[in-house]
Amino acid sequence: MYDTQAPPPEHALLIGLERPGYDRWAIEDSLEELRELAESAGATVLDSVTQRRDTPSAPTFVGTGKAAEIAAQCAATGANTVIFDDDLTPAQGRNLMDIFGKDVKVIDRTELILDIFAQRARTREGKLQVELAQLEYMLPRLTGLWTHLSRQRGGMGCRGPGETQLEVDRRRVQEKIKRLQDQLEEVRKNRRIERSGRSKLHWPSVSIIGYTNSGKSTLMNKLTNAGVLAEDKLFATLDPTTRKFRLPNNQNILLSDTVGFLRKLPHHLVESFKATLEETAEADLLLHVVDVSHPQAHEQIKAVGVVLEEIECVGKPTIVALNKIDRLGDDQSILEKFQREFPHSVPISARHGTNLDQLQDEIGNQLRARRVDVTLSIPADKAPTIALVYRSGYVTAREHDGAQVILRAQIPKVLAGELKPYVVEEE
Ligand SMILES: Nc1nc2c(ncn2[C@@H]2O[C@H](COP(=O)(O)OP(=O)(O)OP(=O)(O)O)[C@@H](O)[C@H]2O)c(=O)[nH]1
Ligand SMILES: [Mg+2]
Repeated sequence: MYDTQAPPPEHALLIGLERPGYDRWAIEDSLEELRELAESAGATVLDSVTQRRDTPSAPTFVGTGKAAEIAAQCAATGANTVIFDDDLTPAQGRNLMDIFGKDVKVIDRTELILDIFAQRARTREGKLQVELAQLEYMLPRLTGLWTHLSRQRGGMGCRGPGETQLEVDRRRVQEKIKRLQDQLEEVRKNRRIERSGRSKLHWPSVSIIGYTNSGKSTLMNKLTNAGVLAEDKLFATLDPTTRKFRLPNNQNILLSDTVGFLRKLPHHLVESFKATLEETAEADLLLHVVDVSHPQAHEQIKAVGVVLEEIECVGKPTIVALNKIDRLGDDQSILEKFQREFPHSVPISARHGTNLDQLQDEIGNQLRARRVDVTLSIPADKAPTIALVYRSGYVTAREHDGAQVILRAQIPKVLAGELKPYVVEEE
């Protein structure tokens, strides 16, 4: 059925600044990423417009002449949305709305990303986090909106009622923010309980991280058949998925796939997704998936580093998976360069399953120090303890000696410590 309430389809113009020496991303690549983001959000991109200047213009981001040109281009092409590759200040947003008119929506990079996240969030925690980030982003702009309205209505004399309404609205939003924070705290408490249940097993946790669209979910699915949505879309994954997984060397691990990173990831979003990202921060090992076929692969690696710093997660043991090697063709020089740069990296194709054995071996190597071979002698009536050894480790032999059960097993070092009274031999 045709829904007359549906908003009109978004036909967008993209606007970027070319700032010499500001950023190593070429403007074309930056706008290409913005185009992918816009299309991931469901918009049709008509054209992109760039302006070369050292700093954004304080009132209108681009120069006023350029802004007028963009307005004319909207009218000529039927564009109803203008998307800026950087964040706009509340004042810039307001002024640009004045110039473009009420039929044209002005969106900045943060709003676009928040919109995609809002579309993708599935779990309660995900939805709460996105809503919180959206409200926090809106709060200072709410002020702007009201000042704007009172100015339109004649300025000084009208400020009174506008301010009052503004205060009411601000308070409402702040209360909503507080409520969301409380609800999130509740969800997180439950999650911490879940996690501490898992950690009793002492299985090392490995987090798959990387730039968005690098192939994290594809790798997760290839390894564990997790059935995670993998798509040629930015931010296909939002909510974390964790699976138990046994490496070929019989080491059990918990493997997690989570939200991708992005350059200029909005600060509010990182803040409100901290809990999701905590999963990453608490991992024993990071598996950093890099799309080596991407022209900006190096810059993407750097952007991942920036987010890792923001979530206080630097210096963790990391394996770099150089993904999508099937797209490199015959020229191996790119790959060799990456391999020189990252000594413990493993070239793979997650899509074709190439070299995944080697990747799993490398994961096993990195985690080896966490395991020991032991012989345990446990009273047969201590069934829960025996079960724990089976669940947490890998039992290679079992014998009975009177009322004792003798187990030979590879178990986590921490568990060997806890089972000290039963350990009769340790290698
Ligand atoms: N050619 C090729 N494509 C791949 C490979 N791995 C993943 N892809 C494709 O890359 C796209 C993104 O893959 P995903 O697994 O969804 O990427 P992701 O890192 O989980 O992305 P987000 O969840 O959006 O952050 C999909 O179209 C995959 O099919 C690979 O090894 N080779
Ligand atoms: Mg994914």
